[in-house]
Amino acid sequence: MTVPVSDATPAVVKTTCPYCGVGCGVLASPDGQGGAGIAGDPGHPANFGRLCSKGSALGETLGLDDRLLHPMVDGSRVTWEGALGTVAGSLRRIAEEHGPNAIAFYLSGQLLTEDYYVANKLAKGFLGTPHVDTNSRLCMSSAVAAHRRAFGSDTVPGCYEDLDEADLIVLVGSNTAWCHPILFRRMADAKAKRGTRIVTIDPRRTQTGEEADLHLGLRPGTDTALFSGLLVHLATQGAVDRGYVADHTAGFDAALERAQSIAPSIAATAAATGLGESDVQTFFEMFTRTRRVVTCFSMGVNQSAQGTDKGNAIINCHLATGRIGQPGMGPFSLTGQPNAMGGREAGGLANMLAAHMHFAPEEVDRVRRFWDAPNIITGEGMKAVAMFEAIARGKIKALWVMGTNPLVSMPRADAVREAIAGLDLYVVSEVLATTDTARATAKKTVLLPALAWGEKSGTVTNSERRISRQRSFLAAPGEARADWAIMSDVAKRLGFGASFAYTSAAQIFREHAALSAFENEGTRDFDLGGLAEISDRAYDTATPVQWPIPKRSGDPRKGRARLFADGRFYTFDGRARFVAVQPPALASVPTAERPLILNTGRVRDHWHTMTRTGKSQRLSAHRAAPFLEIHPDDAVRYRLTEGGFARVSTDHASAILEVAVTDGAQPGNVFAPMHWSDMTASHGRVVALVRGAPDPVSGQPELKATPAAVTPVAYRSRGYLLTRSAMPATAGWWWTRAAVQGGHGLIFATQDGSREVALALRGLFPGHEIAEYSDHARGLYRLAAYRDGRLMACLAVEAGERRPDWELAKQVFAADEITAADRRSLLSGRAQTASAGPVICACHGVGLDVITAAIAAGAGSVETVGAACKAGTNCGSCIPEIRKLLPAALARDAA
Ligand SMILES: Nc1nc2c(c(=O)[nH]1)N[C@H]1C(S)=C(S)[C@@H](COP(=O)(O)OP(=O)(O)OC[C@H]3O[C@@H](n4cnc5c(=O)[nH]c(N)nc54)[C@H](O)[C@@H]3O)O[C@H]1N2
Ligand SMILES: Nc1nc2c(c(=O)[nH]1)N[C@H]1C(S)=C(S)[C@@H](COP(=O)(O)OP(=O)(O)OC[C@H]3O[C@@H](n4cnc5c(=O)[nH]c(N)nc54)[C@H](O)[C@@H]3O)O[C@H]1N2
Ligand code: SF4
Ligand SMILES: [Mo]
Repeated sequence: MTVPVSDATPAVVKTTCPYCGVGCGVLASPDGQGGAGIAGDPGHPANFGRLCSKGSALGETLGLDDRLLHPMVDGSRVTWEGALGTVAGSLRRIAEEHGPNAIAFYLSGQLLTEDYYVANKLAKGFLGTPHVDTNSRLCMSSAVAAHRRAFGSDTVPGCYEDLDEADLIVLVGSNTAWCHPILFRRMADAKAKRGTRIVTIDPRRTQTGEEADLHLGLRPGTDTALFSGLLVHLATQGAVDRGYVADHTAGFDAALERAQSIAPSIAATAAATGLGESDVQTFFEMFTRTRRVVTCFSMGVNQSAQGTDKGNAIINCHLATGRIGQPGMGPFSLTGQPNAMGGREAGGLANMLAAHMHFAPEEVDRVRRFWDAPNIITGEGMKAVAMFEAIARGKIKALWVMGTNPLVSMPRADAVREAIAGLDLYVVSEVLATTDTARATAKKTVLLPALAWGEKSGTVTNSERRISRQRSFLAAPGEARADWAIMSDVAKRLGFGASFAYTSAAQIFREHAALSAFENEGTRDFDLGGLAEISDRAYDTATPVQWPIPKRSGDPRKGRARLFADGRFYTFDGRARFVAVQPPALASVPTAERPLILNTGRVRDHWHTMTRTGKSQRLSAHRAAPFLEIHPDDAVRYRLTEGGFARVSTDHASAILEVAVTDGAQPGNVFAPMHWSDMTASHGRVVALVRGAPDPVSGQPELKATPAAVTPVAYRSRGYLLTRSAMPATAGWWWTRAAVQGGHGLIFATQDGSREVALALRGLFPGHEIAEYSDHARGLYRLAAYRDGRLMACLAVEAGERRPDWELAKQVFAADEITAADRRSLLSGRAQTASAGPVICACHGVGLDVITAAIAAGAGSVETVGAACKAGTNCGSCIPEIRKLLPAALARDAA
């Protein structure tokens, strides 16, 4: 029986954004047809009603295209009964033949806490395998390790209000304006209100750097030298809080001595980091003289072969000045995924057991008794990189992947694909049927359809330890089920039914909360005791709350904003630890064959492997094709041209990317986004190029520095195709897909001439009215296909180094009505009316040309541009890009 959603679901459902770790509250208004209106939740303390471009466009990602709707075994649809039987039977057989250590789970910071809890309990407590790791290994594990070394626990000390109350915000290895946009808006507000200064530390000058008061474009991997230099400077300037250091810390002298050997002076720091002395001095003085400093760090710190040391070098400076646990100050690890924190709380990392407990004998015993777990493991399992290596060596025979797409996110992803092929059992719990990971196969391959955002229900924890509810507002499509329910059913088939008799997410949450409080008595930071008996009703209506929430805290709706205000930490003696860090060293250095350093990361409007943002035409407009950023001098040296193609090669793979020349790049460094996969591009799967040498402490792989070479690639023809339904790409061409309003876009390049392209593609539209323009002598061909007066497809092919501009064609394609002038312009490639240019503002679809026209007509500020053309007036994610176009910025750049 299916219940109509509208009967069961209230008009507006409060939930949480499924993208980044800011954890914004969302109001979803289901339309009863499988879609929903989306707005920011004014009552949510992370965003107070704001959403960034990705959050605002969530409504465009809810469609069922490409969804995995039924369980599949080896490519054939099966019943749930059949699929669960296959998984349980194969797991049992593999455990019997090879021991439980031959089974591994690879989880995700995008699972709900309840899913994580059940996976962790099943694997570590009942199946008895320690090999449970998560994509958070690629994301947060260096921050976790740095926290544990410094504080004795994986604790984020501060909260978002600290950003509102800081006088200096230092952003290390973080493109906050694009990756944590709503926090960046809060920082910008603080700047406007109290003059908060912002410093960015990143080899690239990103949009975040453009907005900063000071940008330090250090050499990649040299952060430990910079912060060692800062520690020395604090000491020589008498800025160390001697009382705090004496009363609440240990290890200062050794850390300072090491710092002195790495960066004894401002000049030495400048030499070690490649920065100018005056910039180093300015930063050091700002930090020294400002008490309210928050240092935020993310992937430029964590995804590094020295990520843990980088984190501790930062924390050292905060401990030395006692700037931690008080309003407006502290080290602040910005988490990436919506539930990176929840996964850490549940114990989803291979080097944790559960509920922030590790493997001390009394901890193992405590969890064993709580779970009544016969097969509890007693030590750490393999971390992601080692886990996939063990799969390649045949040591691990069964892998269950849940909520992550490792073929598009693990370093050396081609080797990961090969490893998977050798598995006896490969289980993928997924939302989409078409991801690279879901299309990989092993000796036995099982695909399990999971509920997606909007359908699933549970909790997530954001960067400031705030637990919020994700609530369902759509009916479950097809046979999709909650991940926790799927795993509980497998557990039952393995004979563990009594311990996995879960019937609701609330029930699992209560157990998770009770474990966190079990024999805790204030000895562990993570304590949800106050929520251990939360009723189903209270769970349903729960408002966001920050842990810890111990039972004795009184009102469980009130959490704690900050920890360590009393200077007591979770080490055995209550003192925080300074860490003597290693001098900077890149895990892999450039060579004559691979003279460049390949850095990878994110763009503003895409999320990871594009399984959701790739469905949104608004989000696909900002960056439509996979690209490589390179400095102008390097472009000349390697004969690359803006808009042309570069082949980027490393020891592991190669990709062909569009060239974007920018002086935001450092000479010797190139940057490519991680987002494109085999699903969305022919030659854009950048993660396969990445070496991924792991940090020795955290096991987090280096994803920001792989030696690489670039060479130009030329194609004879370039073009685009817009169609109402998705078209297969032609084998042998370079292509990439992008959602466009009203249909699908394919951008391509080929060694074929326009005549061959015309021959290959015009047959795709039988029964259509075809209008064509060709000038094959110049390599030109354009086609528009109509049916019943409606534009069904349009194609343009040109010879040359740049792809033809498709903004005009997209406008015509999106319009309901087509005019005679539009028909003419599709064939001439020339607008009868002005084209909008490449999209800057995703929310209102405002293009570059419209914004520059508004500025030419007198708009001189972000506000007046907004008033003139609406750009930047919704989510504000594009404000940095608009600001760069203003006369003041242009004058500054020219100077
Ligand atoms: N739009 C968007 N937002 C996202 C995501 C997304 O996919 N798209 N993903 C989310 C997730 S899971 C995460 S983890 C976060 C990531 O958020 P960020 O960490 O902000 O993003 P990245 O682009 O991965 O990397 C940040 C910066 O680190 C710099 N960097 C590289 N090497 C070094 C170095 O040696 N030192 C320093 N100081 N910097 C260096 C890079 O140049 C890059 O600009 O974003 C979250 N938010
Ligand atoms: N080179 C390079 N590689 C990187 C990075 C980098 O900066 N550079 N960043 C790393 C980081 S920080 C991260 S976080 C990772 C992210 O990498 P991934 O986690 O691999 O990327 P996603 O696209 O978020 O994958 C999530 C998958 O889960 C599915 N899914 C969504 N919701 C659910 C659900 O409820 N249940 C289930 N079962 N499935 C679901 C989606 O369809 C999607 O396929 O990439 C890492 N890899
Ligand atoms: S900042 Fe954007 S992506 Fe991140 S949680 Fe908020 S709305 Fe979602
Ligand atoms: Mo991440």
